[in-house]
Amino acid sequence: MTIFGKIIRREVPADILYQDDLVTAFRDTGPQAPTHVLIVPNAAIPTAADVTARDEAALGRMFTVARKIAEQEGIAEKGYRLIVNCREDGGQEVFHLHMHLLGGRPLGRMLTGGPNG
Ligand code: DGP
Repeated sequence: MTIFGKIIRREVPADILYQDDLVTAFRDTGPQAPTHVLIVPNAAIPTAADVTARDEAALGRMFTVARKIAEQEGIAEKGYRLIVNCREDGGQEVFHLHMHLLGGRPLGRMLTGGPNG
């Protein structure tokens, strides 16, 4: 099990903002913006490359929860960014699928590097 699996089961501490039967949302411990929240399916899906039709309810819930948390955080009006990193080239570090919700400052262009990084 990954660290996110343990957070979902409340076996390790985290600043959990929301949890239901399908998803859990908690603050990232290394925030890269004033708001940096991770929204994860409770099911242990390793990466975006592993999703199946059975996961569609949880994946949809991730977006509606992101919308609600963005409103609670006061960043909905100015805008925010949702990111899902996938595997090595995507920069994924924790192999439990997660959506980053980032906002609270202008985030600039989507990628900082050029085609060769
Ligand atoms: P990614 O590179 O997309 O796999 O992002 C992983 C994120 O997870 C990274 O922004 C830091 C965050 N993170 C790693 N370990 C922990 C942890 O133990 N608790 C919390 N809340 N966040 C973590």
